[in-house]
Amino acid sequence: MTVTETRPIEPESLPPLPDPVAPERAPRAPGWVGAAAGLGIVALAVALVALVVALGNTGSSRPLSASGPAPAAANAPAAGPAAAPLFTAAEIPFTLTEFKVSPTAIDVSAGTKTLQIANGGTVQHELLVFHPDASVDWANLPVGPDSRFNEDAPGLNQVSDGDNVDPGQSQSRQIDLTQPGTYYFVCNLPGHYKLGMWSKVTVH
Ligand SMILES: [Cu+2]
Repeated sequence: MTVTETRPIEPESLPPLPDPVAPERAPRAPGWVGAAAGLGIVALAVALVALVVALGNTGSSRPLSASGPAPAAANAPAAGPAAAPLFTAAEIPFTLTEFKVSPTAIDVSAGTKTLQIANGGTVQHELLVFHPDASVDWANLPVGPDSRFNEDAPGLNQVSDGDNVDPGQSQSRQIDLTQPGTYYFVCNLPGHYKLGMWSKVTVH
């Protein structure tokens, strides 16, 4: 009687609860063995990770400590609020290509400078210098039918002009940058300004 009573109960309880529970607990029992081995593996893995991290730290800490603090310390006193280092040389190199003036932005110390202009492109370029009034929206100068902006427009204040430079050729000329402020070095050959061929030069 008790056997027949327990038998129908077991199959009833098995499908709903024991079945899902059993497979879950089954791996847990051997899981102890696996856990023990797993702990060993984990310990080994942790040790390996610790080694790798230690090696990685020593490896990465060297360039970080070497390069990190050095430029930060150099930048802070040299450039001050500016992010880029101040260019203090008397000669400023510029490279003209289609359609870019490189560097596209540079911070330079005030003074009389010598522009070293190289045309690295495949067509003629020029490099004009303007010291526009603060009210001038330099990036949106109106251009005429010839796709050039008016170099004599009020407030543009042209500082320096120069002949066109042939591809592969260079040009050197002096420029007065003794007055601090924002200057723009630009190529105003047809269409070149609109294509972004200018550089922002900040004089400190
Ligand atoms: Cu140009």
